[in-house]
Amino acid sequence: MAAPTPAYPLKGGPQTRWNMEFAGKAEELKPTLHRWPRRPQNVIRFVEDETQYFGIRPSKIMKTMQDFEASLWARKSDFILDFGIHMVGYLSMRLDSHGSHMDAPCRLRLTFGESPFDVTMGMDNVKTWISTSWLPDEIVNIDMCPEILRMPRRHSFRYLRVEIIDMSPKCKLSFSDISCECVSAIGPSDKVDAYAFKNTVLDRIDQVSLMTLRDCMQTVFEDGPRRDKRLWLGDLRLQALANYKSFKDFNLVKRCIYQFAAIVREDDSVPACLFEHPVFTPSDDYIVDYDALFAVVVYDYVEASGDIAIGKELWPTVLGCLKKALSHLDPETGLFDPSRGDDWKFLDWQEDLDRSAGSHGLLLYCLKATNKLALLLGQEPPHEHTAMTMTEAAKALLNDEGLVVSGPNAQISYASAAWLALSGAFPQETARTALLKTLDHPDAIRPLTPYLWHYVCEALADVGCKEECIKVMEGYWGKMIEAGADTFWECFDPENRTNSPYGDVRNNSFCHAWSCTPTYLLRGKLASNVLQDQVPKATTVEELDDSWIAHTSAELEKV
Ligand code: RAM
Repeated sequence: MAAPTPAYPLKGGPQTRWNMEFAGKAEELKPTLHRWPRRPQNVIRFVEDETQYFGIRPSKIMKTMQDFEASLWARKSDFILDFGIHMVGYLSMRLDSHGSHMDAPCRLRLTFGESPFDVTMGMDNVKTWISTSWLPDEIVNIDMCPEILRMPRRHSFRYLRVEIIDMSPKCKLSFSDISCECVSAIGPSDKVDAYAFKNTVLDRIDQVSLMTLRDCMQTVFEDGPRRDKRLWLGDLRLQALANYKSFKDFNLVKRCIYQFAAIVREDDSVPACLFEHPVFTPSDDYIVDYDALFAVVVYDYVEASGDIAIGKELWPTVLGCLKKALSHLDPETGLFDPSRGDDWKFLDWQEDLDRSAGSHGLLLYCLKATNKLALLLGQEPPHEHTAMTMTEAAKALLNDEGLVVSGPNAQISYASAAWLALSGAFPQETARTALLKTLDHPDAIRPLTPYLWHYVCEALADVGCKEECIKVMEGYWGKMIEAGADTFWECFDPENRTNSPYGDVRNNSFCHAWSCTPTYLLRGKLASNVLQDQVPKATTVEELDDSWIAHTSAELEKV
């Protein structure tokens, strides 16, 4: 495979050291996407209801879709269609004009809604530090009807709002054959194990996790099919875990691993994310923790697939991806010091978070995964010594009350307690006390996104607090479902429905990969606590979707 042209040079910093052999292997593993149609189920409007998370609830305004197809719509009118399930795909519809000859074009605004806000707030005056061009609306001009409108861009949505901004006052429009051609690497006839969990909330959490994961599984594991539509390393790690317990698409994970391994930079670090279009290209975004997590992604994959060969092939890349994080260790204290480099340390979008203790835990966790990988590959574990000194150093992170503290202000946070627990730096009892005390602490900094909530849950399960973990899942992911989620969100603040890492909730993604891990925990570490019966029923993805559509339609009938 030849080096891609144009190869975009990275802005400043170390340049990409292309490995075209890995890029070629990734290309060979590119999946052919499945395609299937979905039709709208109902015509709705949203009415005020302060008992709901969004402050509004959907209400049916027509009995049947036949009634809708027979309806005529004049200039300045609008309607909202509900497809009953979140989809990723291409919209098409037929438009007919009625009345006099269509003596002026028709201008439509289509808004593709993942959340009720998308189709009710409008897309004006959005104040966000990322681009407003992500906003999910399109203006379409139609000169003459009948017309078959096919939207060339892929959208991610459950609701479609159509506004007739203007057209000839002498005629009206009707809409028919509205359909979305859905796409995913997972098709309707693919099989997935279905389990009966001990309550309906958990059943739904599992199902919504699967639907989230499916919609993010495209030609790579996208972080969100609406935004940013690309492969991020931290997201990949969690998607891969959920996938091993559900769809078991090992090739898609392998493809993504090779993609990152193909674009390692001159200093052996791995970029935070990559693009597939117009040609395969690394991003210049770099995150220290994502870089180190590459080692864990490879370890998890080798463990789950038994593919020792890829572990051996990528061993140099695994060793390299830890260098940058390791360079943050203070030789005096043995602790991770974020100020030893100005690269982005993430852990979560929570702004107020002090990242030193959490990063210490994360790095130790990654080193231990590398050591375990070495054993699987029949090699000497390379980081035994550093893991020991980091474990010793971590004692300084515990205060007199047994809480993990971070940074100059001894900040207490879920991130610090969770990552230290996951790292195994403390005896289980100590880690458990620290974690539970943090969860009870009124001033502890909480996670903003399901990404960090995942690690909090996993830490709880690891320190033997499985029931507490289930409670957190029911209280967080369960609340998203109560709020109407068909797929889990990038950001969820139960106390503030407009919270956003980007300044405006309309730029949030409501189908976001890193939130799909409950299925991994429920089917894995928590299985013995939550499964009614250990024996799964093989079901098709189509059956799952149908049951979800039946559920959302029934919900609509209730109100
Ligand atoms: C955002 C996306 C993505 C995440 C990065 C750090 O752009 O939400 O999922 O990995 O941030």
